[in-house]
Amino acid sequence: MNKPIKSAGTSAEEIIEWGKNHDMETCFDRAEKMKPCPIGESGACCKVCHMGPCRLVGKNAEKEARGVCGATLPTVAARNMLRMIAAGTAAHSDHARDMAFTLLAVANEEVKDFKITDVKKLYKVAGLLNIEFEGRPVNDVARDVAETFIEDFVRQKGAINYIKRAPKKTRERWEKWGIVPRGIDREIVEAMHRTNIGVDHDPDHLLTHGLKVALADGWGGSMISTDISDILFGTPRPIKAEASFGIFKEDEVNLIVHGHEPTLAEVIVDTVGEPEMIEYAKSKGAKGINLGGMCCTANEILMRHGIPTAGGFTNQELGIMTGLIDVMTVDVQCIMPAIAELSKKFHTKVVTTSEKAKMQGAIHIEYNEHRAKEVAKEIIRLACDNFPNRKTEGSHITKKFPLIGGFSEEYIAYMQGGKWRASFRPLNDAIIAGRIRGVVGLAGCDNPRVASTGIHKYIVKELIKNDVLIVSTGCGSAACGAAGYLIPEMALENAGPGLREVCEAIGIPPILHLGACVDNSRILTIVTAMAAEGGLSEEIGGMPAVGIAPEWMSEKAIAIGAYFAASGVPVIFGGESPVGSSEEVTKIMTDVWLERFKGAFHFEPDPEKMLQMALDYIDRARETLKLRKYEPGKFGTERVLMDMAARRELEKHTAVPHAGVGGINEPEG
Ligand code: XCC
Repeated sequence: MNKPIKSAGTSAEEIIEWGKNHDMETCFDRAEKMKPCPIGESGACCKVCHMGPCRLVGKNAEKEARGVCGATLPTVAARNMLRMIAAGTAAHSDHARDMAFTLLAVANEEVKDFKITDVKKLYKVAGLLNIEFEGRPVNDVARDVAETFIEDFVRQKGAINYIKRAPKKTRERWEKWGIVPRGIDREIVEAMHRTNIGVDHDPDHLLTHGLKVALADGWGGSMISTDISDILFGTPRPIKAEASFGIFKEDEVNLIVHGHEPTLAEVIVDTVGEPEMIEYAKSKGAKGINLGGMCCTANEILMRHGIPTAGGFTNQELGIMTGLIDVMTVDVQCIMPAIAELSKKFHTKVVTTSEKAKMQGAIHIEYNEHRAKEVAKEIIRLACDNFPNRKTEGSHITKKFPLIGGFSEEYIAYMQGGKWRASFRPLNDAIIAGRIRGVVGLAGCDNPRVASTGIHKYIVKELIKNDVLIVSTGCGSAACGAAGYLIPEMALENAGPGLREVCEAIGIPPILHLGACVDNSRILTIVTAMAAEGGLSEEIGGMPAVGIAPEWMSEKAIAIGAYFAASGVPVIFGGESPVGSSEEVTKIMTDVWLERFKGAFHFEPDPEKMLQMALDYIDRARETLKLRKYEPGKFGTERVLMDMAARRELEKHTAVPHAGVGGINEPEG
């Protein structure tokens, strides 16, 4: 087999190379063999009915091509885009629904393995939802919060609750263009209806609904999920962890949790260190049990417990190829079906746990919140039982990197002013003074179609060199972590002079790991807080802020890109555009959305152009806001103030210079 190396991670490359010599097939090989169909890739294929599939191609296809029903290319491309947004929103939001039902079960004392960990966050959320909380039993407040969130899914009229969290001016734009989502499920259902054969044919009208659906994700499903996870498991604060394949241990049971939902993973975290489990592992010849994560389940438990991550999406097969994973347990989303087949070449057992997601060749141990601990123990025991079967096959790669994760909106405010004066003032001042040129949200997947994780690394290095602060989520964070970029030293060595000064003053890395894909909602609340702080834009639109997903592949990423665009953030995605076949659709998603919402959705395969486009957007926003022109090393007089008490608090609990590592006062909920 001719196996090209397609990952930019050194350890990943070594494992791919090992696989090449052992006749293993991975997503990198399949991506090489399976070239994308250029018609489908650019959004010109319509298969919503069985008169087709119709291919809208040819000379002047934009104007002249027609499907059997007469659909034009812009209609087809817009429909395809809307369906992607709806699918991505459904994924995040169904995850959120499960979280809401878990919270309800906790409030009703129906489950014993979960509790409300962060009461302050519960009260903050209750306040946002206009739910009375003072003097009431915690469970009563939690029940009202859960039920209010559940209503957000099924509401038929009105608006989802968290819309009111957005800046007033941003909301006014949404109202003007009719994109305030009513209920999460309703908007998704309507998207599927509108894209049926013979319903909505106007590209702009279809795409406008796309933004409405996307807002139901960003300010609905994703935000609900983030907040409930914080309530149940704690609002993240900086914590040390490690990344890459070297997190696996040769002499311990290696159990990997992969997927997205934090619930079962949290119970596994709680259970794995129990003496009964350790004894069981020892009885099988292991020194202990080593828990690690992958993709966004990893991000969830890394952010709250410092559990190490083996990396992002393209690392899942490579992890199995180390030969060191005893059990890989998966729930939903971004699980490659290939892992079940691949695991047969090793001793690794793949365990599916969600009632929604099964895989041939995997063991199914179904999780539900009523028997969480029991399921966790069963999985841990299975991993221990499998330890003695570990063979010598495998690449046995051992490189790993330290990282700091755990930056929530609450913590970022706390670190800029302490418990009593938490704010975003220092960050806004640093932007106004030109120390920080702007902010980039780095999100999205890693993708075997490109030098996987390599574009993330290129973009972040260049951005921080240009004094751009980065907030990262999902596999973008994993890519940075596995490259050793999520440490404060990254700022010292690579950041421009202004950003370096800020990072040193506050004690943070230049890339702040905010969590999982659903935690892109934290970026929305951070930019909202920046708008409320004053001195920059009064709305999200117009901020010197850009979203980048250089290696996206999932429909969820498309939903994220669309809700950022609707919220006022210009977004740049890598790779070829999935609507690139239609000029009209491309124009609507860029120029028209920029005019209406101050956000835009671009696709740009060239990483250098992606970078330049991001810097141009940031500089134009600075100019419009009449901020001083960005010049490296030349700042205004505004100072970056750090509350000294907060700083001392941080340093007291710091294992890595200037980085807070837990143990601090709970950030103000
Ligand atoms: Fe999946 Fe969240 Fe993409 Fe990673 S980043 S490949 S969606 S795991 Ni969200």
